Amino acid sequence: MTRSKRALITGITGQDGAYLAELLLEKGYEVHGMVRRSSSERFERIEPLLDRIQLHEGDLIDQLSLVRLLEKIKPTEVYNLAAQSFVPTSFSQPLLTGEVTALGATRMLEAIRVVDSQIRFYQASSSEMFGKVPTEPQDESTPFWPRSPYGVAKVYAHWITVNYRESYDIYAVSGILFNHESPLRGTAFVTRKITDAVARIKHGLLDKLRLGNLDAERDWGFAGDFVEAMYLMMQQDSPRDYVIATGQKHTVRQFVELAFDRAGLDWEDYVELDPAFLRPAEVNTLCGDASKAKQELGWKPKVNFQQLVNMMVDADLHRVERMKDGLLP
Ligand code: NAP
Ligand code: F7E
Repeated sequence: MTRSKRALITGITGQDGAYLAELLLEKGYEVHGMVRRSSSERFERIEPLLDRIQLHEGDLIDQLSLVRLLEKIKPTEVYNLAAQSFVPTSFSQPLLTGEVTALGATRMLEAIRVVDSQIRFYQASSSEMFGKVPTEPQDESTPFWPRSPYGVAKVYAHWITVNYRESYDIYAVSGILFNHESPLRGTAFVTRKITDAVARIKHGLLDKLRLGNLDAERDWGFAGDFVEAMYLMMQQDSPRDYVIATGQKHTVRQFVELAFDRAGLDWEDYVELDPAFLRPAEVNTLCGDASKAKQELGWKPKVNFQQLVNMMVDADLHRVERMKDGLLP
């Protein structure tokens, strides 16, 4: 029997929400997004999609808003992408992070259990759960040792997803996604902070870029590739968790070098170290093994590291140029 395709995406205004909404529209889904109330609406990332998606007010902190949304929309799939997702903020606001990123997932699972346990559920788990890694590369069997309140919250959300699958037979899956970036990435995250600064420096709007730990290593992929894995995980006969990663790691310093180079600049003329960007506990290195996803889902990344850096630098150069010409706010 063909299921009618109706998706609810929490976190639709975020980086992944925008890419996933676009993908699901291409796949013929009716796409609904949950947005939290704000004094100024900021829908830049989903601007091109606004006439094809339906937005609804709701908040992961408010249980009843989730129940009402499921009753109203009757989704077949829920993608829980909403979170307090910035690691440094999780150190300054650990309780908020727990409420949203950890308990928020439980609230959505409870809403599904109460309203319709046939609704499929995707949880945005994270490589930050691995934290202080014992082995490399990390796969689905690697133990978790989170190093931030964000990582701890994601471990809770991960295990509650497993628990609802085992307890209530809900099709609930977790994608353990390694860092993924794009021109839509928030400017506080290191990749976009770098490419935005490169563009501003190139156009004479900025003198210096201040960064923290240049030796940190990450397995960086492209967000557009990673949302395809989310979709695939929700289409299987049985629910399973998957690591999604490129399998290649690079340092922050390497990202910096390539990004400045793309704009014809020497990074050493502009980058300064600033201890304000060091973390109380750091995740020094992450590198994933996505073999299970490759075998069972047929998923593999299409964009490599150099292409990702180029894509992000080019997009920011173009955007800052338009901003300078008064074509963008
Ligand atoms: P993002 O750009 O920071 O987006 C987060 C989204 O969550 C935004 O739409 C935000 O809404 C929403 N949100 C925050 N608090 C909320 C609340 N209380 N109720 C409802 N919505 C709320 O994150 P992303 O990079 O797209 O990541 C998507 C998910 O994947 C997150 O759960 C993240 O933790 C996880 N993840 C990301 C990566 C990565 O490398 N990008 C890797 C692994 C896992 P506003 O627009 O109103 O702020
Ligand atoms: O930091 C170092 C920093 O903030 C990456 C989130 O999407 O991915 C992301 O978490 C590395 C860290 O991402 C600066 O110390 C140096 O080692 O870009 P980030 P993250 O912490 O890896 C995971 C998978 C998620 O799930 C999260 O939601 O870069 N770094 N200097 C810096 N980082 C920042 N932000 N700013 C700096 O100036």
